[in-house]
Amino acid sequence: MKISTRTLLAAALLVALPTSGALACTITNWNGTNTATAANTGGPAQSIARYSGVCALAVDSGKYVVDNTPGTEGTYRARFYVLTKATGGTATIFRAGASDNGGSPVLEIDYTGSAFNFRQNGTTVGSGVTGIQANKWYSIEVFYKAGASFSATVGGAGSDAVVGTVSSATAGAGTIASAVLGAVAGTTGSASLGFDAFESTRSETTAIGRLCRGDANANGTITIGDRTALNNELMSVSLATGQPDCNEDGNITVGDRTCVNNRILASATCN
Ligand SMILES: [Ca+2]
Ligand SMILES: [Ca+2]
Ligand SMILES: [Ca+2]
Repeated sequence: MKISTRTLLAAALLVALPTSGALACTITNWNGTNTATAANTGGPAQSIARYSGVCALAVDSGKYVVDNTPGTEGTYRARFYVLTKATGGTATIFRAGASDNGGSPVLEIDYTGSAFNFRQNGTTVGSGVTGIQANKWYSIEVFYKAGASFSATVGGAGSDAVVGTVSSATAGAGTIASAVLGAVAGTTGSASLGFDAFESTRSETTAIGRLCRGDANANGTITIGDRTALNNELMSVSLATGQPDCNEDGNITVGDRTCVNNRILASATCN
């Protein structure tokens, strides 16, 4: 997990605890009222897909985690990763609320199965980001300034390109006291959505941005060392601690090694 010094509010949140040789993942860094349980957390050993590090969250309807770290934030930025599925329903996957443990919604993001839709203070922003594929990791970053503006950027699905954006040059007055991540409301159908790498800051000017796709060994560059880290995971020698899911499809396979090779050949760099 990337560590930020940009007026950090919360960085994420799924902690790996080595316990007698085994790996346990916990949600204890989410300090609010949570309905996700141990069964919703884990990593490759639990067949739970992760984007970064070795732990993530897999939730179905009604399961979520809450971060009450925000105080009364008029300026708020958050970025997280969601692993999409063909849900057959619409779920609210993120909510920033006006009071702890959810509160009345100030910011909301819905996943419809093919689009991400955004609201601030109950008002829909733009026409959403469409063309969202199932079974892909997407990075979603939102920025909100009460009484001023809202914007969101979506990227992922194995490309460095921006998938879509929405923005509004006006915004309501609500302030943010908590963040809720998961299947906050609505339904995921029979699917479980994945979540990882949540980070939030008060920065008005500095984007959190995406993690480095394919930096499997978490050293900030794309080299053959990442191919080695991927090989070690593919051969069950050790888990990659960076972002091994280079093609962002929710599985670690030889396709990710190919993806890393292509990024090495393209001299890809990490931001
Ligand atoms: Ca709070
Ligand atoms: Ca690397
Ligand atoms: Ca993959």
